[in-house]
Amino acid sequence: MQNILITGGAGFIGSNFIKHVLDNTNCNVVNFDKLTYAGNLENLVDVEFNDRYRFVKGDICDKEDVLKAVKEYGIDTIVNFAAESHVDRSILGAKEFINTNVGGTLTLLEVLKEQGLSKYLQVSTDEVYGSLPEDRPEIKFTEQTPITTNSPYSASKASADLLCNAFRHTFGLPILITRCSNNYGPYQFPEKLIPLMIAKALGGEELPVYGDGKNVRDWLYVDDHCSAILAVLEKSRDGEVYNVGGNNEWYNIDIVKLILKKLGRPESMIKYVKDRPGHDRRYAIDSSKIMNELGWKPAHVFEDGIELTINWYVENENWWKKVMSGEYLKYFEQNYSAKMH
Ligand code: NAD
Ligand code: TDX
Repeated sequence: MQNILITGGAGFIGSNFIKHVLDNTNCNVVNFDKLTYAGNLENLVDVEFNDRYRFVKGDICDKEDVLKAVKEYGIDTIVNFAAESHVDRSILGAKEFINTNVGGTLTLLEVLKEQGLSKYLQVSTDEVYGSLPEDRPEIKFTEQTPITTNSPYSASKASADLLCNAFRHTFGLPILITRCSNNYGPYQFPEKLIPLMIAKALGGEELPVYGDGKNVRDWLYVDDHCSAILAVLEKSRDGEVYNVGGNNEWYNIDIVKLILKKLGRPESMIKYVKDRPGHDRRYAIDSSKIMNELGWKPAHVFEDGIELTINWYVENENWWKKVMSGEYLKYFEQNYSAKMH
């Protein structure tokens, strides 16, 4: 692994991963990103002049774009983060989710096959396993849990995983899949729970909690997801699937109350709103395979990770205020106006 094409590298996890790779390996990195509403080159100002980093604006659905970058930079490895990633947006309209998450993945797999690249890693999600019962805490998602998708987003991610399996099985290609739980940390777009609640609390606005607030998510600090992906790239056998999680389950409402407490704001700012349609009740990941086989473990406990994250948003108000304008305001109106009344 020498020259890596990182797709979706201008997004939340992709930009954190690029910095992680530059800091922890000698690899060259090409960030291949379409720069949708979620892609932001400001996430990468620290590395923009690094000799081992290049940015290419391109769409993973466009094979010519991808081939050009692969040939020009002698790419041997692709890590695919590029996706439409927000469940609520997939409920408002699924087309772009199918185009990018399924069609784009197919394009990358074709390039992998035709160019004979040495490795491909698909960044997938725990949402492909569906929802767990909240009264059975001993049950978690393992790599053997059947794929069961409940949102257009998870259906599109699962479809991509199935294509990866098919290309590996049929053509013997070197394909890996990781399935991670909810990430949090710096540079997360403020449409997702934790940064949205921090921004609302700092802005003195109501914090919209869906349904009864008792849905459960398993939270992992973003740099721990990055170290897991790097461990899989460097150490695993071809064809493996690895779950990645924080063993850190929280009710949404408890996270929201914690954020308010840390920011010194009152719980009266919480507003329970109409639930997300088809809302998955509980996610929890069993990470024992990656821990036992590859020796990976998270470096951050939640108490430290959430502190780092809140402080980052407090110190980087310009970053989130800028992205919460324009297109964002239209989305916010569309998603929340019907829920708030
Ligand atoms: P994000 O929405 O912050 O970033 C997505 C990036 O992909 C953006 O930079 C965007 O410009 C780019 N992109 C979108 N369509 C593209 C296209 N057609 N061609 C090229 N680039 C395109 O997403 P994220 O939260 O960083 O998630 C990254 C990946 O990790 C996704 O595949 C997501 O499914 C997966 N994942 C996310 C989480 C999480 O908690 N955020 C958890 C598990 C897995
Ligand atoms: O305003 C909100 N109010 C609220 O109660 C928002 C945006 C969310 N929620 C709830 C819904 C979920 O139960 O918080 C929980 C987390 O929501 P999101 O941040 O939207 O994440 P989730 O739907 O769990 O999906 C995330 O984890 C898996 C990522 O967005 C996906 O990209 C990833 O694959």
